[in-house]
Amino acid sequence: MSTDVMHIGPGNSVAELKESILGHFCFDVGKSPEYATLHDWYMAVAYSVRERMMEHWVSSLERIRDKHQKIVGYLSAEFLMGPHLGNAIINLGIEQQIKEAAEQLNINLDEILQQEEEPGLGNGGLGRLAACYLDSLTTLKVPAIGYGIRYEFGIFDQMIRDGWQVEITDKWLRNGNPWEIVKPELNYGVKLGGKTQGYTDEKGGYRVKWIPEYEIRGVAYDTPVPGYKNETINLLRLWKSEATESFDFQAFDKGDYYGAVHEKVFSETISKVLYPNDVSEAGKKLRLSQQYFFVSCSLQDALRILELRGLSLDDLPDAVTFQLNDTHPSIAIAELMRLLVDEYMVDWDKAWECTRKTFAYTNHTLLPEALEKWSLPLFAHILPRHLEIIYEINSRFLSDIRNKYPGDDDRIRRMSIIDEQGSKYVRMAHLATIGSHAVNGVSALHTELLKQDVLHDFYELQPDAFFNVTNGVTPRRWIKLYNPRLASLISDRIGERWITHLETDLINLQSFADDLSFQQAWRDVKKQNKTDLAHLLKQRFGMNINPDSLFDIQVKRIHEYKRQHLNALHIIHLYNRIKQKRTDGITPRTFIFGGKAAPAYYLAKLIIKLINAIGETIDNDPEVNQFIRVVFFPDFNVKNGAHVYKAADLSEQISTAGKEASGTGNMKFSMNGALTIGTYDGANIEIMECVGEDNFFLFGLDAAEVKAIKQNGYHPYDVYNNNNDLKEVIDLIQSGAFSKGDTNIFKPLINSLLGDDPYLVLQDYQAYVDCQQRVSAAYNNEQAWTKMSILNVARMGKFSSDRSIRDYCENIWHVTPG
Ligand code: H2P
Repeated sequence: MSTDVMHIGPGNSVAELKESILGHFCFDVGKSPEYATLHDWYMAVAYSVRERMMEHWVSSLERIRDKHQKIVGYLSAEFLMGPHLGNAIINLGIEQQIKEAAEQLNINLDEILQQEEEPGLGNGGLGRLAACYLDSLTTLKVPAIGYGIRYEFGIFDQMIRDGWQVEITDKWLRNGNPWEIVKPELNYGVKLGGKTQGYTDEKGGYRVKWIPEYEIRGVAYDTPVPGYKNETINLLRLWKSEATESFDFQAFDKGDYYGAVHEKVFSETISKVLYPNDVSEAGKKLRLSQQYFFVSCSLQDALRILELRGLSLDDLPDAVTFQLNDTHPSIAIAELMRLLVDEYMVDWDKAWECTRKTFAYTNHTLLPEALEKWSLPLFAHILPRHLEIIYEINSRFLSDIRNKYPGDDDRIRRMSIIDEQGSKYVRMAHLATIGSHAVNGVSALHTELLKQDVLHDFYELQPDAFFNVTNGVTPRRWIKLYNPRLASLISDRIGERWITHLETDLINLQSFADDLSFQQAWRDVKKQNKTDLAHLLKQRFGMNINPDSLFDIQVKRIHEYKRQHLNALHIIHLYNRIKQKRTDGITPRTFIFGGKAAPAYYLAKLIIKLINAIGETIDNDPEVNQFIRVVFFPDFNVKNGAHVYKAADLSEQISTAGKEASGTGNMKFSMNGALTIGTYDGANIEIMECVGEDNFFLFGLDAAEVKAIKQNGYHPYDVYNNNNDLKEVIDLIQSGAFSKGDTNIFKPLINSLLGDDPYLVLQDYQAYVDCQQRVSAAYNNEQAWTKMSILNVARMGKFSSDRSIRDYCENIWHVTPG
């Protein structure tokens, strides 16, 4: 079958591509090229490229049917894939031909690429990690399915008005999505609400049945994920919610037009919108329903595939491994138990063994407020049967603990899945940990802290179940696609193998670190990338920045622990020095920020306002803006990231130590030749170990010091009072200097810093400012800086997501890459 399919595959010559694009224009876009818009061309090119994946798709699906092959099911509420077209062209290895075909058709490929709406189905690092992992899984030929939700509206588009963030609905599907293929026949019923009822089965055993309040359906939408030049395609399978009965004819007949579609509207709400991170109260019920919805569809799908492969339930743990990307999908543990015990009538013990062997859990955060928990009444209302199952899991688990640690009631309380202090909650991280055979953190430090702190009792119980898998990012998208100049400079010297063998090959660049002509070429690339970014910011937003200045960039979700406001304080420090004519040692810099704040997170939004306010004040002050500029790049996403990482001289990774689980932006910057100013946190530590302490600007407290200071009583007001420079900076904000005299606007932020300063911004201030001074001095030595930049790139091989996926395969999934 698969060999027959190979024959119908379209060719990749320029002529064939051209013909194919024109064909799609006629047959899919349905227009004559004369009347084409750029978006029409984008659609035609996208269909042509997708077509080139289809033959491999079909043969890759055959591999998923192979009995002996273990499949990875990557369960994630977020997939931040980024635009597909450019990536698909690179991975299929047809960039040259497509470029030529476009030229012959008189269209500009770059403009076409810009037409793609980004599928923003994620908030930040977590969703983007899932996307990098799909790329690596496919490049390593591991059969995998990414399971998630096809949100109709992804992460909001961010606009900046009067310095404030304004959220705009992300209508990413409005112009159609040429990458997905809907599979109406792949649909599953998902029950919600209602009650449970006990009954006796034929063998006299006690069983439980769930009588739901309502049922919706999940329909599969598949997107091909191409590997790098390896003729392998994996699947991203996203579920859209639909009504089982979309139209009530009787209601319509009676003139009740709203009632006639009520069920449809209600059911479709489930996959309507991605919830931005850190919104703790809003939409909880919907969020839990979303999680259950996609997990239930995915597990039913996996059981269907199992059957298709001629395997039995006993084979499940050898046939598929489910990775829980954070706790969002962890209800899957109770759902698999329900399916096995209630629907397939498997014994509890056997079902539990199978479940534990099948799941593994990745933790992505230690922040208490981000560790998911659901109130019992809410849980019982939506998932009554799952709550019973969780009680049963918990009671069996706690009885084991009681046997192991007799009399240790405190431990029981700490480890229980149910949090019983005050109102009762289901702790999803405990469910995920207890129901998985492996638990991993995402950097060495993070895993250590998980073991010592958040999951300490579980680690003590089963130390062998804990692993570290340091995050990684794909060099295909983040170097080859988005930094083509650097990619070809690297390939000129060390060949092209680094694209798939980053760990072994990139290091070969080291030998050119002192080569002056190579250094010059390296600087030229950076300069061109910076100039491109400057043009883009000018063109889109009228911003004026100087490509000869040091580009100092912080792009990531806006959050107090990531400390964008620490960066802002340093800028004000420079502002003060310039105003006081103490400009000695100030290197011209452009500070670039980007990132979204959760809509309900007021302080984060105020930080955006502060950054913009400082930027505006400086823009209007020639005395200052000859030295420094501050810009906020609105709507930071993967697409905009394409212009940013490659243009950075300095990467800001300045989280409070112990708070950033890993970070992945830190990797993207360093791989693209930026030096890092960073704390001893997350993957920064491993990056520094690899690139060398001399090539990294480290400052501030480490995680142990942060803990100690907090335990001994931290008094930020004293820090402020005892540091004149810091005092001047804070007082200047307070005076209204950046807010046209308004002394109220930034008060909440200042009160938070002077009050309890939960993320130790003031404590780390002086160390940060001093370290920035070292950065400025280092930047002035062009040659030494270039050498450091080359060494950063050369030594970043470890941070390829290929390495991360190999780690998962070896230690957690027990899968051999193809
Ligand atoms: C989170 C963590 C990061 C981590 C990423 C992927 C949740 O992403 O905070 O430290 O690198 O997951 O593991 P983010 O903050 O970008 O939303």
